[in-house]
Amino acid sequence: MTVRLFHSPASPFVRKVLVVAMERGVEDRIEPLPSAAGPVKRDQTIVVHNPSGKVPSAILEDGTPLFDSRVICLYVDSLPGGGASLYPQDTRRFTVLTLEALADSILDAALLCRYERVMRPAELQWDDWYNGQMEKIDSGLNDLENRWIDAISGDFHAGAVAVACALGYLDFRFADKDWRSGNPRLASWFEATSRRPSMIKTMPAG
Ligand SMILES: N[C@@H](CCC(=O)N[C@@H](CS)C(=O)NCC(=O)O)C(=O)O
Repeated sequence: MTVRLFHSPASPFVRKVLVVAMERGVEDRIEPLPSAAGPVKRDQTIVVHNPSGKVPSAILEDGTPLFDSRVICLYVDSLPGGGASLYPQDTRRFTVLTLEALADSILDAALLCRYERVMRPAELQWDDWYNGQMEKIDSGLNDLENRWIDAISGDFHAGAVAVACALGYLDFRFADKDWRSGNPRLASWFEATSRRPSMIKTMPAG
């Protein structure tokens, strides 16, 4: 069964799906579809399947739409593959899902900052709003450093994948942001994690 995936090489949410697929050994089941998602002008080819027009959105062989990234990651993980599942079935399952939600919340705030600076006309930009989103990112990073570091330091589960993709996006789009000096354990975890083939093959571009 092939999963058609509306794709963007710069999207950290798409990257989550691709990393899960590679770690699970099912990347050959993903067929990337070009897309032009944007918050102001939605890509109508995506909207047909997902009214938000966001990527990632997926279509199964029978036409069933799947979104968002958390649902698609779970689906991809459920395909029969060579690697172990990235979602534990024991009590750690909800830790992994919460970690994924935390990483996604960092990404949501980062995307909003990016759109604010790149898409919104300069005269309409609102610094307090931007700074409020940046504070969400900083609090999330701080929580990862101080509360969750042990939970991401073992298996490369779906929560750890999401954290790695969030940190990769900060480096990609906010290269001047020094998140490492206040979060040394997270920085060293990310340095090691970035050497995984799945992370190297999915480095963002664009
Ligand atoms: N909650 C969604 C977020 C996806 C998302 O924000 N994707 C961005 C690209 S990285 C997008 O499509 N933006 C266009 C828009 O906001 O309409 C998920 O986890 O898939």
